[in-house]
Amino acid sequence: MAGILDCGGRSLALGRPQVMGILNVTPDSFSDGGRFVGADAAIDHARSMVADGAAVIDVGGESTRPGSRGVSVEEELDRVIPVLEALRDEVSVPLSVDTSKPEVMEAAAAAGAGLINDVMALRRPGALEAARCTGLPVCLMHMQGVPETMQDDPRYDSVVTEVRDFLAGRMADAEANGIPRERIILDPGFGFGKTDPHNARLLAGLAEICDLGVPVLAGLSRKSLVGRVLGRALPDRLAGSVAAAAIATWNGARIIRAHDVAETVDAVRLAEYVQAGGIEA
Ligand code: 7PM
Repeated sequence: MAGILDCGGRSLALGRPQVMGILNVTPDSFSDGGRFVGADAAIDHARSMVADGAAVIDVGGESTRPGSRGVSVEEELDRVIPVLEALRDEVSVPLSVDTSKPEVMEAAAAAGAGLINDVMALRRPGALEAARCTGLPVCLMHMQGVPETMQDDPRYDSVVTEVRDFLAGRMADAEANGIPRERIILDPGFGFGKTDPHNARLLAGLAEICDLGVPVLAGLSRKSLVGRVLGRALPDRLAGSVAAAAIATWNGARIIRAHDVAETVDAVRLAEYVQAGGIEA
């Protein structure tokens, strides 16, 4: 199932679990009193994540925070494209773009992105076609509802089955639109229209998502699940996030999306070693 994923000419080795470092380029992330400083701080941060063992860097310019309203195409392009263009010459790992907008997918691919990470799973009009035209791999994520209201009252009869069926359907739609299965990654979308018990059942049942036969990505880093279960504010979620990464890896995730790359790489490597029965990778 998982060999080398070709990310626009750069390789992502999915024969073993890997860590995707999160690079937020929203104005509040690399800011100086509210003003976006530009690509420099973002590049330094990306470089240090690669040094820490990140196998791919996910560049995101739109906050998909619960309750968020989204940004315009122009604004997202302004945030993401200069960073991708700079990063492509600064780091050697594949770059991922966290976007749902077809215009951003195409511009990002031209600017050096090697992977499209879409929390809307290519459901926006034109997104399937844009993603296909880039020829890049795509990560299709499950979300119930829309970011503005998704946490109001999420409901499922059986969360694992419903998320798995949704992802199987999105994968079939992608394949029918010319995106081969070899280019697809699936993600249950922790925190996106889910209560803590929903997230817990998904994490425990992750193997059922992995059974769909393509690499699975899991993003739990610093999420509210960790905060609420452990009673930790945002700055104090490192240990919980690392524990969640270990569980996700143990249950079959191949890509762990994380802010704290060095610590997460340790957790992933340990889970991998135990999984392999004590045989070094
Ligand atoms: C505020 C709240 C800002 C939440 C950002 C977030 C995922 C993702 C995000 C994920 C994939 C975060 C989220 N989460 N893409 N993008 N999977 N594929 O916590 O879980 O980073 S944004």
